Amino acid sequence: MSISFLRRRVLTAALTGAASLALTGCDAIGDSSTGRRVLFSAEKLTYRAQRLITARNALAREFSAADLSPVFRTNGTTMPSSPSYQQHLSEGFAGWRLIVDGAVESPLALSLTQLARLPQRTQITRHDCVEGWSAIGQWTGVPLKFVLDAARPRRSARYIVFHCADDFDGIPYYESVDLVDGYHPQTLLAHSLNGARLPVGHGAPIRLRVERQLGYKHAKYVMRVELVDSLADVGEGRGGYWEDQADYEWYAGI
Ligand SMILES: Nc1nc2c(c(=O)[nH]1)N[C@H]1C(S)=C(S)[C@@H](COP(=O)(O)O)O[C@H]1N2
Ligand SMILES: [Mo]
Repeated sequence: MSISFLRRRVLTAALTGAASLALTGCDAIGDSSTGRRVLFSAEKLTYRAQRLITARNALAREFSAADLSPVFRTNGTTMPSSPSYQQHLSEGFAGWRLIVDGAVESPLALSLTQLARLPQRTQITRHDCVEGWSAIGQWTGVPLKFVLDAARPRRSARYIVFHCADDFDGIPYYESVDLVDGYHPQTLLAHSLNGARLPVGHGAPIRLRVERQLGYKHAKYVMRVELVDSLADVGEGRGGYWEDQADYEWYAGI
């Protein structure tokens, strides 16, 4: 059972508990001191449920230029081998388009120029890989929120899937986040690292930054952003390459 699933269960229980306790409070025992105690604890439950929600929206720590790692190492794929990626690379990604589709009202095909016209954000954050290394880098890109706003997710959409250009023995790399992380202000489709265009090793032309989670969630070489109602039909159903292949947690919060 995943941590996020447990969290959702706790949250639902807290909210349901608060609602039914509050109802009892008004109905039957309105004025008694017991009633007030019950109401008070119901409030506490709601407050704690609220804290659980806001914790997911908190910002990851940001650093200053003095903290930048002299070398930001690469990991996983450093050069996708597919002919179509090689073609785009040789053309400087001039004909490349980011596909945004699935459960959206307005599917999009965005060039790098169009992405650059959307609002941009720069942030200096620490990347933590499960393999035991960290690096601090400065990322610039468009907050995913603006791309989502343009595509207009359907009400049924619950997850955002990032399809990548690379594969491991024919199995494509992919990752996914929920809408909380999708709309988080530090979640970027990044095109630059330390003030320069993303090197191929770091995911050119764009890679995801999802700063509240571990390194493997930060999909490089993102070709397509797909909104889905459920992760069941994506890959083997666990929401990401490493989640499917090696049982990594889908919610890799840090
Ligand atoms: N498409 C793709 N994205 C990926 C990977 C990968 O192999 N392919 N590796 C992940 C892992 S485990 C880490 S730690 C980071 C490494 O990013 P970097 O190469 O920019 O340091 O990318 C993540 N995103
Ligand atoms: Mo990693």
